[in-house]
Amino acid sequence: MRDYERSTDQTLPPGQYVVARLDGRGFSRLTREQGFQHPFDSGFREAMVHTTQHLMKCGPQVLLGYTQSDEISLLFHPSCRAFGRRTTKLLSVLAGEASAVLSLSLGVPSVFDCRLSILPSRLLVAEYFQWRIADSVRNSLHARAHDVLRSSGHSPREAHRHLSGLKAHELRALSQATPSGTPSGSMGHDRGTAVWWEDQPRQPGESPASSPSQPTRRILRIEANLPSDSACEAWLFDRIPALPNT
Ligand SMILES: Nc1nc2c(ncn2[C@@H]2O[C@H](COP(=O)(O)OP(=O)(O)OP(=O)(O)O)[C@@H](O)[C@H]2O)c(=O)[nH]1
Ligand SMILES: [Mg+2]
Repeated sequence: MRDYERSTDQTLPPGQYVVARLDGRGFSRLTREQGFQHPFDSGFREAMVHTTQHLMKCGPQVLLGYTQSDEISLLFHPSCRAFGRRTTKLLSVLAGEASAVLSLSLGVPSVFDCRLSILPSRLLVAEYFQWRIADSVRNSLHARAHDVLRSSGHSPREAHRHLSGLKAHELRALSQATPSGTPSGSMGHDRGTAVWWEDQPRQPGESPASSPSQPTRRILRIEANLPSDSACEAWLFDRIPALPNT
């Protein structure tokens, strides 16, 4: 029987970059039914950041987390050995932990799927996160422009048809205007939120009795205003370690 079970289990190659991406199942409906503000709801965003922080503390060694819309990406340490690097365990435990924590935060069943990518180079890891940030920017522009058209009297179908013919700069101009002509207030959320571990020096006398020589402590940092373009790539590179043998 064990052989039948193991036949669908794979082991991730050691010493490689692995990224997990969790995505909310049916969250278009969930966010609508819960009456969350569209396109950005600060309570929903807080619950997603809280879930990301939980995933970074729940076992596998995660270096960098990133959340936008209803998704969460996690970069594992290349030498993370959690669950013997078995894909079935990683996928099911991460999806289960995220679903449990977000359900408790929102008070309704909230389910995530999970997928894994093996990325062969540090550059590809940076490109992966830039890809998700670009997706966030594109979705935000689109959602905000859609809201502007809806609140100026267009039907959902008309708004959709109008937006599909617009170029990027036209979309941006439209998304920055409210019907009354004042700038929209939710621009700061466009690039999503990153969470990462940082070593901070301990204050004198702060070292725990169990490890008095430990000069630093690890804290979770949160950044909701990620830099753009080449500054973003540099920001990401600072948080992605080189592979042990490169
Ligand atoms: N109101 C609101 N909706 C949000 C917010 N963040 C994400 N969403 C919604 O979450 C959905 C995410 O898109 P998808 O993952 O493609 O849609 P889904 O319904 O979850 O579909 P599956 O992932 O395929 O199950 C979109 O409909 C977004 O509008 C938010 O802050 N407020
Ligand atoms: Mg989804």
